[in-house]
Amino acid sequence: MTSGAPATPRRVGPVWWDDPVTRTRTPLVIDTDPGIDDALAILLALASPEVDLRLVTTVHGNVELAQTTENALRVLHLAGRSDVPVAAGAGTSLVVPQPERAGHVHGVAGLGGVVLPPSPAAVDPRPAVTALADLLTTSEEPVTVAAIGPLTNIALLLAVYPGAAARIGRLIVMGGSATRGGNVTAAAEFNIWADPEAAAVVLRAGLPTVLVGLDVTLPTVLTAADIARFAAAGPVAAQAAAFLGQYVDHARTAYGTDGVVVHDALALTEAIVPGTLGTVLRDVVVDTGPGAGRGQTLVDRRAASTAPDAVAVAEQVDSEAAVGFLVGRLVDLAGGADRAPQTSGRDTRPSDTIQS
Ligand SMILES: [Ca+2]
Repeated sequence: MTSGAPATPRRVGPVWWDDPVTRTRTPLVIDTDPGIDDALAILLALASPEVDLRLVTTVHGNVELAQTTENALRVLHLAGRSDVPVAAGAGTSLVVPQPERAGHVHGVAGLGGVVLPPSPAAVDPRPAVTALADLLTTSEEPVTVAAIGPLTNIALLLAVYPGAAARIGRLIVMGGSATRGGNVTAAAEFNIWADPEAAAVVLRAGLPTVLVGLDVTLPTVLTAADIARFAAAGPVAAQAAAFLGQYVDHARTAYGTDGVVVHDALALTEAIVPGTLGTVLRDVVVDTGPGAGRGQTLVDRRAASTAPDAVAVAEQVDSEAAVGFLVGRLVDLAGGADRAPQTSGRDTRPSDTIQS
């Protein structure tokens, strides 16, 4: 064994544009299982002029597929963006059905007990993988895919449309853990645990992947004071604050903490602003065995990897800046149904300095 390359976090950005209106916006797909922090992540994307949300694909996860799909439609409608197509994907894991949902965290309907008005839009008739493949093969710009639920749809895309999958510009995955253990079992983070076989396929596929795991999400806590900062900013932000109320209650009961970890929104921040997180290329293997380690991401931290299927594992975050970015963008989401997101000139960028 050699000591290998130094494991210094690699940082490429952030990439900023002087004029967010005239430059090209990065096409974005969110593959999601809303879910409270998914809803927040969708709103963050809609509030961000750097990206153009072209498609939402839904997957089983926090709650059943029919509910995640309905929630996605309603969140888009809340933000006045029911023009964004929603295509439903996998209703169950590739091999072993997910042992349980997370209704106790997200509320039975998946949005913290908040009932949003139904959307006038219908679900896209295409299966999620077909809608994804269509977008990837027709987009002139590289597409960023933010996968913030179980990875079943992305694994199916790789199997059914490998050529389209190869066109993914960046794949940002919320999932896994290198050093923090799990959050649903001692070993496993929820999204990976929900479909370990799919995660094993996706994380060894050689796609340009950033893995945003518990190492960077757990320190990034939205406090009740942060939520109060955007709760009064308008009807959309007020609804986001209402979703989070139940999440705060769960965190207080389960962990005794005052605040919530917004895992998916941090992944979206990296999707919106490449280089937000400090990453190191690592070899990552998913435990797909039936034992206590099922769903664990085994991240080889002995050395940075040069393998073609290495994954950029997020290891450093400026949590204060990330929370400031999220809150600032949610404040910008003032307004009501069926209006386009604002492109405020407010400087809500993460700082250029990463702190561990
Ligand atoms: Ca999620």
